[in-house]
Amino acid sequence: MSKIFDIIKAPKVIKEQAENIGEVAEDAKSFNIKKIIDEALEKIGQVNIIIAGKTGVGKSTLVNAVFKGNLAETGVGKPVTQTMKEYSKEGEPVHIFDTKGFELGNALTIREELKSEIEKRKKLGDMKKQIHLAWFCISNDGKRVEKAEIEFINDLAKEIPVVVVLTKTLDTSLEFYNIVKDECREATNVIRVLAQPYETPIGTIPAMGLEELIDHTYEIVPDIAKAALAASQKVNESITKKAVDKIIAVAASSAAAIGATPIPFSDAVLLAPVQIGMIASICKVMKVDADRAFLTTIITSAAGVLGATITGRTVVRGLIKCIPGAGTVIGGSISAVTASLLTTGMGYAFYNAVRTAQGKSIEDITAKDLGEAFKEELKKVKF
Ligand SMILES: Nc1nc2c(ncn2[C@@H]2O[C@H](COP(=O)(O)OP(=O)(O)O)[C@@H](O)[C@H]2O)c(=O)[nH]1
Ligand SMILES: [Mg+2]
Repeated sequence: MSKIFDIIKAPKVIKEQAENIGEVAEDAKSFNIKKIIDEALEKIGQVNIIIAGKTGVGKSTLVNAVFKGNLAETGVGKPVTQTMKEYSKEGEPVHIFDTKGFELGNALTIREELKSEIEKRKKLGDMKKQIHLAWFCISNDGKRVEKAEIEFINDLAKEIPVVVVLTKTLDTSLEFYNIVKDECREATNVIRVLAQPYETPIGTIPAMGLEELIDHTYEIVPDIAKAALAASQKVNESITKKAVDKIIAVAASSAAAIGATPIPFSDAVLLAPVQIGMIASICKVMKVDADRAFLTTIITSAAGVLGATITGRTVVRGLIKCIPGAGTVIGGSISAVTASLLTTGMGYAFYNAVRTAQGKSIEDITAKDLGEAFKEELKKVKF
């Protein structure tokens, strides 16, 4: 609660946001749901990660274990430099830059090429195109690290954050980990993982460390890449929640700005693009594959509106009416606090609805079911 009031009290934020309100008003009037969704997805951004390390240490296995879409197997890499290929998949906001096996003799070439690629992208000024960090993989089974690798890591860390990933961790000994930690001083962390369970004659060693790797990576990537990381990974629930919190906070502050601006048709309808955009972003981060038809069905069935007649006004009125006690604000102008509270309530109601639907482990969540669950959650919002 206090967070919301902090946002509302910040006049600078409100002023900045108010400058966009003309645009928001235009969107609200035309209620172009496709445009709202496209913009929300655009805001999810992209995360660009370099994977380096010797052949066979488990780079591809790691990428496939962490990210959706079997990037490292099915993707045909697009050559970026002599030693680096870019893997990506339509609809997944992660791009993996896989470097050629880091064998003796080519470390220097890889290093030079990487550096100039990183520089080139920095000059573009577009955060979305930059390389955000590197995972350098060393086998924790082989327990050998070469001088060339250590130099590479400490050198690359001057350009971008480098996480050392000790792959194929089959035992709990810390000896090798401590050596690597000691040598790779510039790395942000050294993390031990086993990407896939390992079968031994006496039993299976379970996978480990992937959640920690993603937790740490989430902390060190720039803000612009956080939602994309949350949306593209499949091993860490808690960063999904963090990313959802952030989406809701941003939407609540936009809503507060709308509420605080005395414009002629200041009414619930102005909140529509903000709230629908928020819902589209939450879908993406929570891996609900929501295209326009899907989203329209969720929202209209929750709001009790017929698909054919949807407008910003009908949809938002329908949704707000579900929140007990909130009906009275419809029609009049909404204060900053009310707008913010409504938006926050709606955001978490939607998050809970998706959680509930996913918890039922329905293979394909239908839009109508999700809409019904959303409606139920809206009824629980304290307003
Ligand atoms: N069980 C298990 N096998 C692994 C793991 N990581 C790598 N491997 C195996 O090690 C071999 C090389 O892995 P790969 O991902 O192709 O290495 P890359 O050359 O660095 O991309 C493959 O046979 C993998 O199945 C792991 O975490 N668990
Ligand atoms: Mg590979």
